[in-house]
Amino acid sequence: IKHPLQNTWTLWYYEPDKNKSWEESQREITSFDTAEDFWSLYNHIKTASELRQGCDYSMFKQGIRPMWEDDQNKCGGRWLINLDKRQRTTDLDNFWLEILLCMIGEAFNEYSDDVCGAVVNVRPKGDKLGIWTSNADSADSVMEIGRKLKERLRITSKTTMGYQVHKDTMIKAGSQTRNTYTL
Ligand code: M7G
Repeated sequence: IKHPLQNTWTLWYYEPDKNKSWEESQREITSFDTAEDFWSLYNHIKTASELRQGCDYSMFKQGIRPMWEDDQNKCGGRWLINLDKRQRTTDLDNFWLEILLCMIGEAFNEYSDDVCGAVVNVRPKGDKLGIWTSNADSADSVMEIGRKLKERLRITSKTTMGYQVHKDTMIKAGSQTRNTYTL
């Protein structure tokens, strides 16, 4: 038998389309709930660095849509890792895979339930990785998830991580969103 995961996860793909809204451009690809099915999926799709610029992958727990508006996200936020352009070749795919493995392996101990999912944005200005949690007011949970992520990704001091509340991001389109927590 295959190795069951604690949760069922759904992969989403976003590709910009001028004729569609942002929400309509989010496509649900597939869901899986075993380690083997995760690897078949991962090995079958393009890596993040191979996606066209402007595209995203999101992986969320089944039933949570990869958007601020979802009930599980609306009071939450994300740990955001901003990569510089050169890191697309050196770090992007490694970091994204490590984030996925942390999530499906429930690496955040007692706080794993607060994790909603993760997003990778492939962008000309620099790629971004975000891990989304459900409650921005739970400082203990947010900080522990951030610390664990930093440790597992071996993020050094040259890359900073900030936690941004979705309610702030939502109203700040175009400009910088403030960090509520930093690591
Ligand atoms: P982005 O793709 O997160 O970053 O947001 P980018 O600026 O580096 O491309 C781009 C735009 O997509 C936002 O300004 C919103 O218009 C839209 N957008 C992004 N997210 C995560 C959401 C969301 O959760 N809900 C809605 N309604 N729009 C979003």
